[in-house]
Amino acid sequence: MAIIYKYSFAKKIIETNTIVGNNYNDVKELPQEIIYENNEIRINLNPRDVVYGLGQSTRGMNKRGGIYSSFCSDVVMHLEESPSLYGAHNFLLIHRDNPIALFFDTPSKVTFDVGFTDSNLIRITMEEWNGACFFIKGENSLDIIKEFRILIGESYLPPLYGFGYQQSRWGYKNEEDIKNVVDKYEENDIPLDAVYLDIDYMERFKDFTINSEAFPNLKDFIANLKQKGIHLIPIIDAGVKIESGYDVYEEGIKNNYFCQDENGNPFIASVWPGLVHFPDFLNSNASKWFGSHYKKLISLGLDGFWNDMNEPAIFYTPKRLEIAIKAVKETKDTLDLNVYDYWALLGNFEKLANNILDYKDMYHVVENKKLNHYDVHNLYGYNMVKGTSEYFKENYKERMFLISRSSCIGMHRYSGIWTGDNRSWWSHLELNIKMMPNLNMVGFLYSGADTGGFGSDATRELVCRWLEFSLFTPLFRNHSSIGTRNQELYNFSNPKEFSNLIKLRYALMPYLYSEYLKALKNNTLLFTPLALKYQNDECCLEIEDELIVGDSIMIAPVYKPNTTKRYVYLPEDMLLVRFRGYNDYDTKKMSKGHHFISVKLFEVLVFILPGKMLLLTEPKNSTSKLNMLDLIAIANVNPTAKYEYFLDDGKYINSEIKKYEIVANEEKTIIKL
Ligand code: MIG
Repeated sequence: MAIIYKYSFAKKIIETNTIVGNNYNDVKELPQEIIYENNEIRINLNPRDVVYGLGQSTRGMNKRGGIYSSFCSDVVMHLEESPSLYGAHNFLLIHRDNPIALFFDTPSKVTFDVGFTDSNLIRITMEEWNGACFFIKGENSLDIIKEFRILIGESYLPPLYGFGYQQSRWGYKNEEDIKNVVDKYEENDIPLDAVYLDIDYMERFKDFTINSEAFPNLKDFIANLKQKGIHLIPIIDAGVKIESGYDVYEEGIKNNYFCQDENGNPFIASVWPGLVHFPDFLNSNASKWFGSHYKKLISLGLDGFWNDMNEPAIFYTPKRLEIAIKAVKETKDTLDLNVYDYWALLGNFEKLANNILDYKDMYHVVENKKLNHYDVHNLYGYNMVKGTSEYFKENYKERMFLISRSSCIGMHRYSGIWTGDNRSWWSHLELNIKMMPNLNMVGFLYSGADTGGFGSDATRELVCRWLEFSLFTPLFRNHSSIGTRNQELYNFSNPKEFSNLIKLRYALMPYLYSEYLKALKNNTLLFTPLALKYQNDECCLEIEDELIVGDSIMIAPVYKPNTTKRYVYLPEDMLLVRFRGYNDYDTKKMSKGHHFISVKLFEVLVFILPGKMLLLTEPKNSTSKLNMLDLIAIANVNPTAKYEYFLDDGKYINSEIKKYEIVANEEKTIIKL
């Protein structure tokens, strides 16, 4: 049992809507191990304590040794030293004998120095201490996480198609391009459930419009794809183009739905469409109104969206651009270093994007109160998604697919996330692996990275290894940036091998989907660090590159180039299943301890825990065609194996989850439910 306590600082400046549970006790004092002094919270660490949390953040699974800030940021380069990524996930879990977790419920920036300045000290600072600190105590870290998840509410459940393989690339311009992708996947017999439409499908980047030259028959096109079990997922950006006659712009102006500047005029920034206004998503009428515009796209047959640039990302504001240009003009055609600071001049331009000073110039009006954007920044993307999702739920019975780039805790109830603009770097595959448990802790179960990497050029080997990991993540999307090497799987030699890999994902769907439903309903992790499951095993404490996935299996992905072997520690006896394809595998009993195991390219190793099993089905080229009741169980019988199989229709909001008890007495059993 874990218990949550709530300690309030000054009143929150706005209702954050991060929590929904009432499983906490209000307290007037912080416990003795949390020192709150001089506007700083300090917690001492023992050398062996492991600190998890902070959801989407850089560095390892154990956050020790880094300094992080939660301030939703459009980060072009995810570096080890990047303080923030796109999400604000203010949760820390100190895993030790008497574990404790902290959650800061505040809309503003929080800085977490997790043993960076002083290796045995956590220091937490906020510019304005408002909101509350929840602290959770219990005997077991996993109980603490569960209690926290109950507090923040049930995670988002996408339709089943969201678990299929998805292909995306920034640069698909028209129907032809999309058709080509679909055809190539079909020709190469590689399963596919969705293709994304990036910004080019719109008419001059205007939200909720379609470039009708590029997509003359979008409705029919969508219907034809749906027959094959393929969904199109268009992007929606936060900024609304300033253009008279454009309905979204006109309605926003008429109803005062846009964020304001200090004088009460709509705030102006520049993003893809050119000059834009940002909807004031913190005003619930405005976010509902924006949400209702999705109807135009839904009526064409679309049923999935990705909300982008909702930190919000700003390329520049006219105000700051003018300052930069003026400074250049003042150099009077000379760059005499004695007179002008060249770096400062250049800096004016380099700092145009996502400048904090611009956020400080922007305002929201919530219940007649004018709030500075900077103080409530972390709620912006969340409320874009909330409006979208609430509109869907009020008007449709089907579950809509929805992912967002920016997020904060609470948003996990409304959508999933992709982890933003990573690169085709091995270190980003590693980051992806280590981030998953931390994302799960803060409720983001439906998540995944741009597989293969968004920026930079991917190699066949990297794409293969990345897919080998991503085939276990709920969001399974290959996405890349315009200007980089094409990364659709048919572009690499011997696509048959990729076909095998993707088919394995579809074969594993009964297990993966069932475990997702369980993690959602039971408030458990889909990806569990070994140290949390095997708390008495010293060897597990530092392992960050092996994960328990769901309840039955462990994985040990390869994340280094030119590697065909991997060191793997087994905390107990396990059954190794070496997949070369969904119906081409062998098994081997492995004993607890240290192993050095061969993992050739395109091989996927799954370790089944004692008494547990994996469920497979015959793969099809779309999730819509899978038979989720016709199964093969591969079990680590000990002496039998049991599994509780969760399944729903994968389609409707109110669909009921059926539970099947499956028992196996042999390593391989055919099961018809
Ligand atoms: O400024 O829409 O993270 O996935 O392809 C870049 C273009 C804007 C950022 C997203 C990325 C998307 C890209 N967008």
